[in-house]
Amino acid sequence: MNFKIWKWRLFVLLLCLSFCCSALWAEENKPRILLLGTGGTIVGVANQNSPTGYTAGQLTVEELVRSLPGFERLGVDLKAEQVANIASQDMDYPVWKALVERIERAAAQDEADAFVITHGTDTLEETAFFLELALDIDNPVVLVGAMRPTTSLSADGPQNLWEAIQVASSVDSFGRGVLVSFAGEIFPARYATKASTLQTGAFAPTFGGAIGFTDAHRAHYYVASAKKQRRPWSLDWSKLESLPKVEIIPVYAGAGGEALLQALERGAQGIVIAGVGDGNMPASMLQACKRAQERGVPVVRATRVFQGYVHKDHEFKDSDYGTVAAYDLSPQKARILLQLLLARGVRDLERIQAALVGDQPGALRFAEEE
Ligand code: DAS
Repeated sequence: MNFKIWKWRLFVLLLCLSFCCSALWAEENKPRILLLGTGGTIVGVANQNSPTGYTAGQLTVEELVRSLPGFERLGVDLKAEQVANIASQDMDYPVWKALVERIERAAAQDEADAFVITHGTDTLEETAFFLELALDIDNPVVLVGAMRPTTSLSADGPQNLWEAIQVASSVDSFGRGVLVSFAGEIFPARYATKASTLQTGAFAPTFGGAIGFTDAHRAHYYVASAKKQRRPWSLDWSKLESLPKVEIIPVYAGAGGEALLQALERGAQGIVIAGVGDGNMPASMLQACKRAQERGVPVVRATRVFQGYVHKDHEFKDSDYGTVAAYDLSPQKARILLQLLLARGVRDLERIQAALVGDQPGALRFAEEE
């Protein structure tokens, strides 16, 4: 009889020990998240402009985290830092530079397993794509914002931040490039775009659909980890105080070539046409394209149309006017890629076209040649 009692006592002791060890292991192995704040509505506060008026970039990201009820249930080891605190219509390269240098340093020193960036929604897609091109790491980098300020009746920021942390701490998020987590959906940086000025589900992809979603517990993906959308053009950011000037020229019924010519006069080193349809422009702009070609200023044809490709030499004969096609990149993202190419001294139209086409071997070969 004694033997049986001792056997059970030993079993219960071993069970408690294993439970303590696993709790210790979990504590020691919590995903380490570096949260970088840049401002936006997610830390916005109501103002007196109107009943729904607010000012973006008012709270710190630490204050935002402290406002998350039951935050410790996320099971992560979180460190928060303020990189900037701006409305993202004021976003520009100096903040991008600070973000990429901080993330590269943290990844090199193994400070964090993943990164979450809180950001205004207006240019969130541009920062996401810049980091997609600039970073050469597999750690998850997840951008998140909000459509309602912290003081609204039902702020969406806390839930969006909670979900973004889940996405970042998910092992399935590794190797997917930069991601945008918004209103329960997960989008790749290449296609995430702000599609509504009002809805809390403000983001939509310009191609395909969301690649995943978050529920109360974790991130789920519909698709296996896609190969890196773009070979990164890692640069020595310490030597790059600004990006080359690339201007976006809108096309609309009755548009002329003046805006493009003025951009050239202002010293634009690259031009992106936000064309109509398949990246089309009126005959009145063609001479201005010729002028750009004579000056060696690359012109990329993108489209104002929300979804779809701009094909090379499809309705418009690129080779006649020294232009290249943006393919699946929106005007604002084609601009960022062109800026990075020009920053690396790439001005050859064939290489620019290969890079815009995306993950074709040509792009990789060109990137490796440099
Ligand atoms: N002005 C917007 C911005 O900061 C507010 C927001 O939606 O975050 O991008």
